[in-house]
Amino acid sequence: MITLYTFGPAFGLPDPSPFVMKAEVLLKMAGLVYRTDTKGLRRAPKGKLPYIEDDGERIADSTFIRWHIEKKYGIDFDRGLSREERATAWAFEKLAEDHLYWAIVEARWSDDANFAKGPQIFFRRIPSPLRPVVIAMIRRRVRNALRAHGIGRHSQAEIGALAASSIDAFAEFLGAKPFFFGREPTGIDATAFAFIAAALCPIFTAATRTAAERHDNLRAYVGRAIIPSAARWRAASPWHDFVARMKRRGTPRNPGSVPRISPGSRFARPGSIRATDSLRIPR
Ligand SMILES: N[C@@H](CCC(=O)N[C@@H](CS)C(=O)NCC(=O)O)C(=O)O
Repeated sequence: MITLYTFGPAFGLPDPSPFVMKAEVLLKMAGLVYRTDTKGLRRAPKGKLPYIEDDGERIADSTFIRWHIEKKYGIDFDRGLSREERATAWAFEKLAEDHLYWAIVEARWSDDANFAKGPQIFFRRIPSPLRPVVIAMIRRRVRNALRAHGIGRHSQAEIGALAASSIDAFAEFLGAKPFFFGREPTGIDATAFAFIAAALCPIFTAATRTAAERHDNLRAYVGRAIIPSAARWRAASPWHDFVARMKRRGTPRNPGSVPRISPGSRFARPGSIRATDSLRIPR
């Protein structure tokens, strides 16, 4: 059984980390049975989430998790895509992870009001006399990371303009297609879903959110989700709640038709080990 180490649902999202959401969507797309554990950060091999444990093997980083799933379970999330499409998918993925992500972090952690509505909950278990000191230390660390990346050196208006351009690129490429490369989801949809969902998170006031909300197709895309709508997915889960909420916000132009994938089959490489068909939603 695979264990996915997560932060657990927060901010109205299945997980506050888009990287964790991406990894979880990939597991769901592959039709693999897995459980989640929210107590793994201290033991994380690279100090970050997500990572997985699979038969005693630990794999850290959402991209390495994807490659592990593909190799071990005979899955090709980009099945059917040309080399040019795969290259485009990779570029969009890294646009989300190495650029858009930092604009999302900046909005959540630097703005006091956003911080109070969001990341502050991570510190709720710290004894109250210590809490302000720990919060100040970790926020300083995040600010330093933002400066080291480079985005933290820009003004709010500049960050907003950069983030909006990235979001516009996603919206333009998606256009009227149900998924990034057409009628069926591929690997990039796990990433795009996760980062657009994070940008649309309704509890924060952020340029990323404003930019994403301007695009009806992105709002509908997140509401449509990568998630098959078979009855077994309907179990009470943060994913189901989240998708139901996003669907309600769908636009009249995209009235929530839900393309389906059959768990475990679509991405299996011909002749490879089949990913399991039985899918359990961890609660
Ligand atoms: N490249 C990594 C990035 C993972 C990452 O940045 N995770 C963040 C949450 S979004 C984290 O665990 N931060 C905790 C920390 O830095 O202490 C991936 O693709 O998984």
